[in-house]
Parts: sequence; structure tokens; C-alpha cells
Amino acid sequence: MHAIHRGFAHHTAEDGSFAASTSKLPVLQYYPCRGRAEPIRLALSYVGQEWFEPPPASLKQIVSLMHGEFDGYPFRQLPRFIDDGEVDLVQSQAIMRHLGRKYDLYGANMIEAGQIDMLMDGVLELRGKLRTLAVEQQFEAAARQRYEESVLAAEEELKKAGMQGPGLASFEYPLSRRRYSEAGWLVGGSPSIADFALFDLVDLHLDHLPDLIRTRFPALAAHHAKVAELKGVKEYLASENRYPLAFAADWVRAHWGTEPK
Ligand SMILES: N[C@@H](CCC(=O)N[C@@H](CS)C(=O)NCC(=O)O)C(=O)O
Repeated sequence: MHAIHRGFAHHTAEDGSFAASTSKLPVLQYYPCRGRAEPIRLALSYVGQEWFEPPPASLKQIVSLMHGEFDGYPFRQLPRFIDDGEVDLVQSQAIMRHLGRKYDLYGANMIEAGQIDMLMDGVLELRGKLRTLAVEQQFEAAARQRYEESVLAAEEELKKAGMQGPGLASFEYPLSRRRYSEAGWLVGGSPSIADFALFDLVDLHLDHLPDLIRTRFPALAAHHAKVAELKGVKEYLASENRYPLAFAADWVRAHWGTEPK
């Protein structure tokens, strides 16, 4: 059994048998699936920063600790990211913004940083809609059709769809019009944390609806392909480190047999 992180003591890696090989690596505690950790993994891969993830046996301990202790797990949720012996964060968006600041993936100025925040909030909202369809509704036919007609409505149809909040067309629009970037990224002249968040969202959609996405959202498909070719990202996507399963709830159900939270 591997030791795990406890309380507020800062660690840079797992204790015990993993300590020697991982003592300098940031630790990402999450389920062995893409889930809310995937944009974090993509950003780390892009900047060439290796990281450590506890194996499932440790994770089981982490999750039971997490449910009973606020220290280290203030919201009783994962992901948790421990970096440089001082940074210890939960909330996937806070972790992404930390990586954005640390590795210069947060735009060239305050204006771009604000645009990145705005677009990432939109991606998160859309991810929630996809999660409902995938995890709660299990892609049931009527729910899927409603999703295709609202979240996946093309630009002009989305304006009439009567749905609150973003659809995928909300991202097709700025990309195809080069609204915030002349370079084909979401914002500014180089990749930012928003690009990794959007890539993950489009990737999840491509798993289930490849033809529809490619036909209705060519700019999103092109952006997805551009991110997938980035050095570091390309290698990560082709590696064994990339988990096949998309949602944490599905992993928990499949491996621990308990109802997902
Ligand atoms: N807003 C949080 C949500 C985190 C979240 O929902 N985490 C889920 C897994 S994806 C979790 O830890 N659920 C509790 C559990 O599995 O017991 C974030 O973005 O990090």
C-alpha cells in the first residue's frame, strides 16, 4: 500500500515506495480517467513538465480520506494538485490558472487573460451539459436529439434554440472569425490554458459525434487538430499515459461499483 498525502503538510510527491522516483515531480491526484484533470495533463505535457499520479490503490485511500477531512480536500473533491512544495490546490480551474501563470499560458496581457477566463468559463459550462448527457442520461436517444438540436446547433440555429448559455457554436464563432486570435488559437498569439480546455471539450464530443462535429464546426475541428499536433501534446496523446475513459463517474462505477457523486 502506498502512503498518501495527509493534512496540510506539503509534499511534492507520494511518500513511500514512490518517493525516490517522484520527489521532484508535481502530484496530480485524480481518478484514472480523463475527466476534469485532462486539460491539466495537456497543459503539463505541452510545457514539458512531468507529473506524478497516485496509482488506483493509493487513490482509494485518498478518496476515503477526502470524504472525511477538509484539510487538503476543502471541497471533498478531486482533482488536487501539489506543486513546488508550496502550491496545494483543488478546483480544476484554479489549477489550470496556476499553470497558466507559472508557464506563461495566460495571454500576453490583462485583456487576453480576461478573454481566456471568459472562454474557459464557457467551456466549463458546456462540459457540464455534455456530462449530463453522457453520465446521467447515458446518451439516451431523446436526450441526445435534444442535445444535438441545442448544444450542438449550428450558429444560426443556436440563436433560435432558446437554450440558456453556450453551445459549441459559441466557440466556432470566435475561432472562425479570428475574434481573439489571428493565429488560430482561442486567444492571442500562442497556446493558452483555454486552448487545452477547449481541445478536451471538442475531443469528448468527437468520441461520440465525429461526423456532426466535423460538418457543423469546421473551425473547432481544425483547432482540435492544431492542438493535437503541438509538441508534447502529440506525444502525450499517443502515449500509454492517456486514459481511455472520459468521465470520473464512469470510472468509479466500473471499478469500485459505487454510485458516482
Ligand atoms: N468544481 C470542481 C468539481 C470537482 C468534482 O466534481 N470532482 C469529482 C470527480 S470529477 C469528485 O471528486 N467527486 C467526489 C467523489 O468522487 O467522491 C472542479 O472543477 O475541480
